[in-house]
Amino acid sequence: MCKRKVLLCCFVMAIALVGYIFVRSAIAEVLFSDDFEKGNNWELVVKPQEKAEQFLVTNPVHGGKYALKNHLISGEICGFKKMLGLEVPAESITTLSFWYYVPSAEPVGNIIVRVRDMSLEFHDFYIQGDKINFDKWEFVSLNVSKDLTPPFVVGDMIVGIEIGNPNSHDNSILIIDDVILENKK
Ligand SMILES: [Ca+2]
Repeated sequence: MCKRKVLLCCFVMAIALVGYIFVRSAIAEVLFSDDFEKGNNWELVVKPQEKAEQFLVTNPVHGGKYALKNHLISGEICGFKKMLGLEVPAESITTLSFWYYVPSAEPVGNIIVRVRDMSLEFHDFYIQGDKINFDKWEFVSLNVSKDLTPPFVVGDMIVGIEIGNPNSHDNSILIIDDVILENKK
């Protein structure tokens, strides 16, 4: 009898866990994602007088076979840019997350995350250079209505995102992978 109760309890817990995972995945609405496994269609942000290159790499990657790398050959500003074809409502639950990697041999200065609204104004978040851990993948998750400056107003539209390394130096390198913009309900 006791054994049957234990089995029943385990069964109920398993059903509850499967149900939770199913509901959780069903209510998280992915608005945009890119793991760079199908190529790169991001733009390179760089001043005209500066030199930089952007390309897929196979090492290091966070997931799959590819990640996207920016190499600032000379200058101070370099970034990844993605204009979203679909205007995305910035609900209070809209989250932008991604993984980044900075090699210690060629560190960036700060990292800036910029989200552009319908007025083409930027909403920014800085990762200070002294907070960056080198030679390892780091995760960033930002609620666009709470973590950006100025914060997105609920109901505004997200038309583009940028991830860059301002105030950097020659030979700076920044690699990103698994970028996701989603509504977490
Ligand atoms: Ca990848």
